[in-house]
Formats: sequence, C-alpha cells, structure tokens
Amino acid sequence: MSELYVEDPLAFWCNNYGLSGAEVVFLGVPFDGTSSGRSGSREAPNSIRAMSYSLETYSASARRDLKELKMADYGNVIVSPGDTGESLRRIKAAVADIREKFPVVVGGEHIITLPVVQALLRRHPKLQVLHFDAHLDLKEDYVGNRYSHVTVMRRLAEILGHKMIVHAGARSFSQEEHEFARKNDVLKPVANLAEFRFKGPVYITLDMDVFDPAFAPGVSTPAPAGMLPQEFFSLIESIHDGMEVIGFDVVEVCPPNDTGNVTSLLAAKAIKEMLLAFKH
Ligand SMILES: [Mn+2]
Repeated sequence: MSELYVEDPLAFWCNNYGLSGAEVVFLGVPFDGTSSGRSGSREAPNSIRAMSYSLETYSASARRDLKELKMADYGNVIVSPGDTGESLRRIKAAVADIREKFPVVVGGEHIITLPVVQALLRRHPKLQVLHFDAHLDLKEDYVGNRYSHVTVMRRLAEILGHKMIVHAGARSFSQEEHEFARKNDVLKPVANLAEFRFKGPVYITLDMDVFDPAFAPGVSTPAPAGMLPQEFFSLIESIHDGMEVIGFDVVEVCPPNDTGNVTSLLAAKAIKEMLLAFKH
C-alpha cells in the first residue's frame, strides 16, 4: 500500500502493520445479543473505527504519539447472532490468536469481557481487573440468563476471585449487588483509585456508561450523574505509573442512540489515551 496517497478506511488510525509485526492488536466484537437496555452496540466497532480518524495521533498529556506503537487491526469477530455460547467461544479463540500482543478489544456489549479475560488468563493466571462502569454487573442472573451483560462481573469474579476485581464509577445497581460489593470491599470511589496500588498484571474494562450521559448519550443503559471525560483522563494519568496493564476493552457504545457520533468519538479518545498511558 502506498503510504502517501491511500489509507485503509476501516482500520483504527489507518495502521498498516500486519498481525505478525504488531505489538498492539485491535479486535472488534460486534455482539449485542444479551443487551437488556437499548440494542445496537454491534455497530460500535466500525463506528469507533470511523471516529478514530477525527483524532490526532499525538497526545499532549502523554507526550507520545500513536505512531510510536506498531498497531494492527485484526478485524471483527464473526459472532453467531442469537447464540451467546458460540459467540463467546469464538471471541475467546480470536483473543487467543493475538497471543503475547497487547489486545484492544472493542465491543459490543459487556458480556464479551468474559471470554477475553478467559483467554488472557492462560498467560496471566493472577490477572486483576479494573472495571469502569456505571453498573456493578454483579447480578447472579438476568431473567434466568447467567451469561448477560449485567452478570459479567459476577461470572468473572467466580473465576478470578472477588478480590481481583476493582469497580470504579458505579452508581446504578441493586441492593443485593451493593451489599455484595461492600462485603467484598471491591467498590472503590474514583477519588481513591489513585491511592489503590495494583500489584501484577491488570486488565481494564471500560463500559462507556461510566461517563455522564451528557458526554456519552450513545450507550445501551445510560445512568445519570456520571464521570466527566476530564476526570477520567486525569485519573488515567495519575494511576498509570507502575501499573502493569496487559490489555483493555471498551464496551457498550450504542451508535443508534448516539448524537453526532460523540460517544464513539469519546470511546476512540479513551482508547488512544489508555494506549499511550499503559502500553510501553
Ligand atoms: Mn454499564
């Protein structure tokens, strides 16, 4: 491909490294089969790809440029509509393909985090998860379904252990979930997160509804009184030092409910800033 005159219109930031030459690999997961709220997050990977073109590759806060990273876009997982089990199996297999590279997984809805972490556990058996979300996603089941975007952290906690997951930004949950999180001391106020020291490998899952709906209206289940984008980016800056982040995902963007693609744009910005903060 000529570097001067053409670019791939459907790859994050027009990257041109193949899978074997890359250190960072993007993977889209257009799955929204268990969304309890507004459906449509299957459209998010391509929408966020498109909005990534609106952003500069340089970050003033990180003082780094995305061009310093060798990135590849692995494309979208071919999911099986209506079959959550088969879809999760395929997501896990696709992440296993990425091997030792740094995965950036773009959903889709939140249940996709389960197979991603399962695949990463093979290399990082003591993986911790930092969970940004308006919700706790700790429900035992949702209308009888144990594999739902509102149960994903409960399923992950059963695999990892409850103490291995830290929840930040949560403000919308059931009494049962709240008591469960408090009993296990895993719900951290965002203001205290900078003092919380992670030891060992960490995976970050960013549900875009952690942001206030004024800034991220295009999500499946919006919750008022959320984080400001500036708060999130300052937090990333303040916690990145010494943190061993081995990958992350961004989930729950719902383009049919977005306004002017601003939520996809904010998601692209979050991907960029997290990459430049955490991938060295
Ligand atoms: Mn959520």
